Amino acid sequence: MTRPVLVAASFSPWSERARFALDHHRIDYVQEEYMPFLGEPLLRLRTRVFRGQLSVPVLFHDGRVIRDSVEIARHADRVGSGAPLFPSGAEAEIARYVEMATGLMEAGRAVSMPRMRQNPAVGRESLPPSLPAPLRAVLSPLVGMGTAYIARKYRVSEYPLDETRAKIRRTLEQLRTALRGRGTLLSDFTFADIAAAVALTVVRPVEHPVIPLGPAMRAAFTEPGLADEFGELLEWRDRLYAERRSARPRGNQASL
Ligand SMILES: N[C@@H](CCC(=O)N[C@@H](CS)C(=O)NCC(=O)O)C(=O)O
Repeated sequence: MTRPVLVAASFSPWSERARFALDHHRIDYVQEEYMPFLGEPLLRLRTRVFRGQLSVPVLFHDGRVIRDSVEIARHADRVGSGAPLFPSGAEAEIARYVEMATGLMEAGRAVSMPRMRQNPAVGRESLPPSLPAPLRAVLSPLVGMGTAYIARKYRVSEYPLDETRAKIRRTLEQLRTALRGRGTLLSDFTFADIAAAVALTVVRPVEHPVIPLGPAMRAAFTEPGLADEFGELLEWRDRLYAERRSARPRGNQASL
């Protein structure tokens, strides 16, 4: 097997759920950091997708181009060596939790984006840590353009904030009921747990070496009222990360 290349954004929960699955399967891949807006023309060339929406994560492997975090996790199940994340017979249940988690992340993007745009420190922090200092200085002012671009691309202004927060709360209540104090959503650890745990970033990001968010970015993602109200869900997520999320060293390089 050739070494897969994952183009991903270090701040993005969609990228993190793909990385979690690849690491679970102990797949040795190279990660290239993607910068919104600036990185899109090159990514379009590499994927040969010249129309329509293009987002990250994208996995390049053995001639395949996989443009979706859930599909990347399924690919990891096929080529990796860990226990299956999509065990047969559990597909429908996992799909239901993935849909719930994706809705949570979309709603979270809508409520966190205005906070990101208000705080200039977010821009500085969201540059890839691996970028050399001179390049950071040049690119710093362009990050705000990237944030504005994401806000337009995902129509963030069309989400009414109060309604969106209420939707987040309802989903968290469903998740709490589904977990019923257990360690995993289904009888075994599956991609449903990864999707739910990662989606809780939009309530408060986990503290873990694989999540290199700075303080401004962490504050932008955090919903203080919901973090207090759903503390036990965050504790579940923190335990899951401590027990299941490997932080193996790997090739990591900056890319536009
Ligand atoms: N279906 C995709 C959706 C990924 C997605 O929404 N990615 C956003 C996360 S903010 C992204 O790439 N944003 C940067 C951009 O669009 O330039 C998946 O699950 O991989």
